[in-house]
Amino acid sequence: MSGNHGERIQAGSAQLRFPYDSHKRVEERAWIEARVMELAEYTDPESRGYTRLAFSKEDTLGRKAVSRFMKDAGLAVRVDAAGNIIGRMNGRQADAPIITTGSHIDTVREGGRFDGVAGVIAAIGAVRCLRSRDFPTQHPVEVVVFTSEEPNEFGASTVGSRAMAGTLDKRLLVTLKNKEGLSLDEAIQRVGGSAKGINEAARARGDTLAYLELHIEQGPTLDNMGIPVGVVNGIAGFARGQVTVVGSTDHAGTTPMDVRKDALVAAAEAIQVLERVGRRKDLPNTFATIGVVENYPNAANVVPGRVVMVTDVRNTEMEFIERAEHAFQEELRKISTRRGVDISFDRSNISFPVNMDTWVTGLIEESCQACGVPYHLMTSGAGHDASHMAGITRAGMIFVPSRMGKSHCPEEWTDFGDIALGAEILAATIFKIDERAKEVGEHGQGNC
Ligand code: HGY
Ligand code: MN
Ligand code: MN
Repeated sequence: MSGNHGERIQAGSAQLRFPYDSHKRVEERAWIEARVMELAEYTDPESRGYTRLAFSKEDTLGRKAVSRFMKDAGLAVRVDAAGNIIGRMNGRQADAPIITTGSHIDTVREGGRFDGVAGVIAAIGAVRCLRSRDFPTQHPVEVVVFTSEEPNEFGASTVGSRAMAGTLDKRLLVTLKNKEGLSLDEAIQRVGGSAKGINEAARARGDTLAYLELHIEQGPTLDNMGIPVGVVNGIAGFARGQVTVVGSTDHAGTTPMDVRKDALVAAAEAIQVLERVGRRKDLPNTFATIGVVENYPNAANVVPGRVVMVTDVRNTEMEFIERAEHAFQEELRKISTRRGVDISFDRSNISFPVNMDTWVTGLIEESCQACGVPYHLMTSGAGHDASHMAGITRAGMIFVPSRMGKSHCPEEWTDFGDIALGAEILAATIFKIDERAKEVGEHGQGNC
């Protein structure tokens, strides 16, 4: 997979096929801002920042609001068996494969307003654009809000897009439970899905002509370069693993320091070791994080007896992810021997690195050139629903800048003008995909 070696490309000489006029662009920016800000109101009041966890009360309110936005934009709305919300605009050819675009509206805990939301609102905005400019498409266009993209309280992520790609392990729906004992199956039913019929959410290859996702970059590259659009050529993979450290629970005031088996101190060493693995020169572009630490019994006067942690290791090359995990496990064995604690490591979740489709990526680039928008070719370090959709169709992504690269935090910000511009590129690309489907052997003759 290619690295982050994009270049700035200025407006080409191609004719302007699909620009808004400046009046329309200002109007669309205001429309987008109002919807993003409305969704930001559906946040857990007990949490700092913006918290709309999948399947929560706030998520349900957000889902209702997006369904309304879709209906207002003239889309026919339904919910599939995975709880994905799908808004459809029919094409002129009823049986033509679908052009799908979307993202997610669930957030991490104490996250921001734009991750996922920007892509969903831009997708509806793109449909508004296609309709208002009276560019009927041959192919149906579907806007999808994917269920539970972020890691949820059941320990799964990208639930909706895995289901649509047909790769969601059905058994997990029953076996994965949250702390209250609710199963993922029951949670999906609460948002209008039907876990029993989860296979019905799967799309066959050929059902979908292409998938496009606009997303905030979540890193600093575009903001630093002052370029408004990123054209993504690949998405890094990640592996999550659970580390369980079992020592000995003892009294903090009586247990001599030299006989303790303190699980938290061993876990602290493991955290440092993973950071060092992530920095190894022979594992370039590796990102290694422990973002979850559960300490038991978590009491001031008790030597910790058990710690559970979650690792997140990423790279655009699967080989490096695996080498990093092996190196980490070797170090865990040393810590275990030295400290007399048991340490287990189990990989819980994997998302493979993927390349974006070169035809779709080329059309995004052409759209940027036609609209006079500078862009940068780049890889995505963050995971997306597009990774899974790439398994069943031609997938492409459009990035818009994140101020100071901040994301997964309340400070996350993207200018609404940049989202509106991205929505315009999205609309232009949908139009090009529709018009030029025959280049990839799909039906849908185009109208030009
Ligand atoms: O974790 C991720 O990369 C994404 O934000 N879901
Ligand atoms: Mn995220
Ligand atoms: Mn996201």
